[in-house]
Amino acid sequence: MRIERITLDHLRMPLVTPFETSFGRSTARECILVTVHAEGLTGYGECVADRDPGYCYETTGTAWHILKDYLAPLLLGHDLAGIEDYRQRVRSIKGHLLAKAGVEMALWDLLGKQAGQPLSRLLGGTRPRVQVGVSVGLQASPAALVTIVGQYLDLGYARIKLKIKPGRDLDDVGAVRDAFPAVRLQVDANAAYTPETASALLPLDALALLLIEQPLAEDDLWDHARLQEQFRTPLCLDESITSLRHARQALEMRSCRVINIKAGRVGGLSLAVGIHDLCQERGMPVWCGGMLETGVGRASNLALASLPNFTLPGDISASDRYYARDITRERFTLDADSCIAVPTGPGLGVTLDEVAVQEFSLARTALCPA
Ligand code: OSB
Ligand code: MG
Repeated sequence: MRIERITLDHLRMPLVTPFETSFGRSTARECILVTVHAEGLTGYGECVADRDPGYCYETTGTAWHILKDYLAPLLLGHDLAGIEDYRQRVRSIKGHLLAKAGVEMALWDLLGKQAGQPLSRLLGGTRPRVQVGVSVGLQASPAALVTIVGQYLDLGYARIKLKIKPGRDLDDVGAVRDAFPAVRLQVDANAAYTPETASALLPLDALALLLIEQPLAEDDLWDHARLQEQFRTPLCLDESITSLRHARQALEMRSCRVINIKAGRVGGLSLAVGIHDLCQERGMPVWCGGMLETGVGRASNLALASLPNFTLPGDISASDRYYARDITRERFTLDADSCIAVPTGPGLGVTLDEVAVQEFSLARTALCPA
């Protein structure tokens, strides 16, 4: 497959409601849309780096640089044999996993379109619909949080994730548990605690949570293992798992009992499948995390979550939970049983609303072979 042209769009999409986590509050989501042209076909990928380095070190700025100055030149004008060929070519670039994953997604979309197969089938997906939940940001008060959670339950979400941080944990989570005793509930700290402050989380063990996500620093598998020993509730790692090796080490060290898989964070869909397979082999459940994706990244997440070991509901909510207007013509909606259908069209199975892309684009560049 000869790569003829790559277009980058730095997008800024207004969120329907502000999203606040332990690392900050945002009213809009930024990302980079990667469009790859090859042999008359067009593939789309979403690089999920945001404006600020709050979740990880990559930003739209660093990703733009790596995409334009390193990844695109490795591909433009070359005949690519497939995804493995792509991965070999980019091995010389350290890190920058979100940037690499954005290009890989576009290549998968192209391969699917070339083969006339949906991404889900290419990845080894086995289910037509996936169970999903909603990730709820920090709110002004426990009462406000209970109200918002009630609204999402009314919409049909059967699993709720609450963002927490030091000082905003037990009161918030306890209020939601009291109001909704039977709801499937989990929490996410985005690495906001230290081994010293994590004792504040111990009372959460009595609240029948599905899991506690990423309480400690991203580079700290060891202290997560020590913390897991103090909980009946499974710990789940997100930020800490950026490679197959880290997944294996977390399994062997017992740093967690569940893994959140995000294709962006691990450097691409093929690595995400690799981690899925390892976890399946070793009996560890996984679920698909989210990065407030546009319709492009959401389609990719749905395909990934259709693999058999994604046994817990994903952070893949309906389009209207995020954006009043999206860049895909397709909008994803919640079924009566808290599921979303996996796209069935070739590749990602989405088409772009070019007018919306232009409207949200802060910058565009078209790259051609030198
Ligand atoms: O930690 O899972 C996270 C959003 C941005 C960055 C990190 C995270 C999140 C979410 C939202 O929790 C998940 C979603 O896309 O709905
Ligand atoms: Mg998380």
